[in-house]
Amino acid sequence: MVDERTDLPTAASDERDGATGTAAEAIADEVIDAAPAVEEPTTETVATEEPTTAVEEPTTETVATEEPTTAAEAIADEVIDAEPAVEEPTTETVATEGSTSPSEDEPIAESAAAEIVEAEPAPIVDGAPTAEPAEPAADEPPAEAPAPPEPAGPRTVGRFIADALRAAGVRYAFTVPGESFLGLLEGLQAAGIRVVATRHEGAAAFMAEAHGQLTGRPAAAIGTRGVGAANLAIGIHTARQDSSPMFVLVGQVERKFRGREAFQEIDQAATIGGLAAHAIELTAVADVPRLVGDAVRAALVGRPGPAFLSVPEDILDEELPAETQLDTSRPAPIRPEPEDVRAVLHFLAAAERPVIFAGGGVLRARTSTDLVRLAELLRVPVIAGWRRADVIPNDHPLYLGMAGYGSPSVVRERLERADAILVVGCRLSEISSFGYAIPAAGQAWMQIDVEPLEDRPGLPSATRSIRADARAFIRAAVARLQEAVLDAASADAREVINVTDRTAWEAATAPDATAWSGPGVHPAHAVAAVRRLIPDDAIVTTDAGNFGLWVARHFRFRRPGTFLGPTSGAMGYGLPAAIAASLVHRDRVVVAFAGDGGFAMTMAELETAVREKAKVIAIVFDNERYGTIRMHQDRRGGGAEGAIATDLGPVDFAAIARACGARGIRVETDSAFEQAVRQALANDRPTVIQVALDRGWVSPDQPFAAEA
Ligand SMILES: Cc1ncc(C[n+]2csc(CCOP(=O)(O)OP(=O)(O)O)c2C)c(N)n1
Ligand SMILES: [Mg+2]
Repeated sequence: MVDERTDLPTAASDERDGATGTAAEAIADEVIDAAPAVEEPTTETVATEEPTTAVEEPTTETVATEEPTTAAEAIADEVIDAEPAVEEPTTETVATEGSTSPSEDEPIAESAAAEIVEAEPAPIVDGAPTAEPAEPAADEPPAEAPAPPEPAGPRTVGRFIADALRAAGVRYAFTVPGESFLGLLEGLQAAGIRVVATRHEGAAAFMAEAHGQLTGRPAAAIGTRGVGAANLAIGIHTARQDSSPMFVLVGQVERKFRGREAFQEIDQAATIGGLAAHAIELTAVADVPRLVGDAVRAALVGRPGPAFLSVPEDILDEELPAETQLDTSRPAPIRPEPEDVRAVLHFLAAAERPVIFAGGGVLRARTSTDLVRLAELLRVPVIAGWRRADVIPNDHPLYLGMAGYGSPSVVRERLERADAILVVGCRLSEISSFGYAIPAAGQAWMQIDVEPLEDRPGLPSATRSIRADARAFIRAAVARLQEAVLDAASADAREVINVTDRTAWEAATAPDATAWSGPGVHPAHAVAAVRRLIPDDAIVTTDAGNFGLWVARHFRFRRPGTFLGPTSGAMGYGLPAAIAASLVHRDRVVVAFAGDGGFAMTMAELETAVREKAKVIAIVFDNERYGTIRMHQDRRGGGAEGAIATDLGPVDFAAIARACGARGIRVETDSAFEQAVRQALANDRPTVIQVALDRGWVSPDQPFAAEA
């Protein structure tokens, strides 16, 4: 069980009415009768090269809502990253030997931008400037170079792997280098993959994970043998829990030494690799193309995740014949069945208190705009999974909050009272489901997922479990709905409930507006100030700890894809994730929220941020303790004696920032905090704002109480 928790509401509701009413039946019939609008799959496979270049047509142009709302229009430009390349299946395999595909050499930004000028103003590509690139700023690192051509002759295994990663979309590798994979580093550089040195492999893995979570495209984390592999573990686990695509490559001892407990030798695939979605050790050159292809599929197909390759040092410099082909073919995304679409629409339209429970799969499929349309057309509200609050704009009247830690009790109560829950792209984690309480036994629910949770122990069986790509499904549902005539009375009845529920959620999440004159900074005021001061497209990351409860409670995300958080609850994530986001989106503000405990775990990466010119703003809530754990200790009633290993000493984080070449400031009042944020936004380098947080603050559900 994750050790990062807070007050979780326990109230259960007995209001779980079944679907009733003749009006609902009327809608259902009309939905059933509507003409199917489901695209037929075309071919079996898609090529994996250049995942960012295929960009969908503008969504706003093609779908007219029944009652167009400004909210829907406002998020038309929400999809910041290029869409996944799933629409245009091309070839079965990708040859990586000899000549490259024409697109491989094209700057991605240009080819993508040409197609999406209207709908998506800022197609972002790793390291490349976005729309209207002006003169590169003087302090910008060199722009990402296009992939150099692959060698015409034989290639080393190191180069072959690098070319394969590049073909699978990798543009960044994060590493603490080791002598066990020098041939791989050379291959990566030759393949045009940017290799970033970090100060700890855990941070390297977090950066790669954050890159995958943010863009849907994998990055690589690389470490050396047993020691590097062990340090990478936290990020591998996090990528697994976040369903983030990622490659992990670990050098291994020479094959002839294997099994002798050689220097730093462990069975990497079986141990640390066991945390990944897929793990293999390369042992024979002849198997390399097949095994690398398998790793690419494991990272990207179905539920994405980390793929782990253990690479013996001596194999990297061996050569593969010139004609070696790489098979990275992937199955086409799963298209919805018209009968499933009909059933889901019927399910929602026939309910009185339905809710859509949306998770990271919606963000990964870049289908938030479509989800808003579906919600609007049916008048069904949306609740986000834990740490996926950015799944739709939080100012939308149909957004009813995020589940899990930091959520007010109204969120859980609304889920409990739902007479129909549609779970989309959400794995119903322990935290999102409030300890596996949602869905409850007997509660009607359906799921849409690339990998539905059919066999999970203890999970009440779903009314219907649909294996489909979230975007294809939601679009098909929207298209079909537009050809149906909705029953106004039933939809209006839902709308009345929605307004009440939204009002309750707004009241429960509004930050206290009273001026704070107590000690230190007021955490809710700090969160509100950041929201007020940073742009809507700024990216926010979070570490683990109770400070994050105020962020979860009060921060309003206005654009999908603007939040990065580990559903593994891993401390140390915030800063490395922010650095990765800043590398991807050079032009956007990136803010990391952290506690003093979590920040100290990876603060050495401040130097990485300075070196890489990642202008992140790190906000460190400093209560000089592992506050979350102390809260749990206090609840056990053990008093001062029960407070074991949770008090920490003072650290001058601002001075550490300055020592690394960043800016650093410590603030003790609300007004000084606000001024520091303004200054940080104007700064030309990373900034750490150390926030004095009195220990009287424990959680948003507990009023401030000065320590006795
Ligand atoms: C890597 C890791 N180790 C331990 C934990 C358990 N844990 C959860 S929150 C927490 C304390 C966090 O302290 P801090 O970052 O200062 O935040 P605070 O709770 O004080 O706001 C700990 C130790 C964890 N989630 N991750
Ligand atoms: Mg703390």
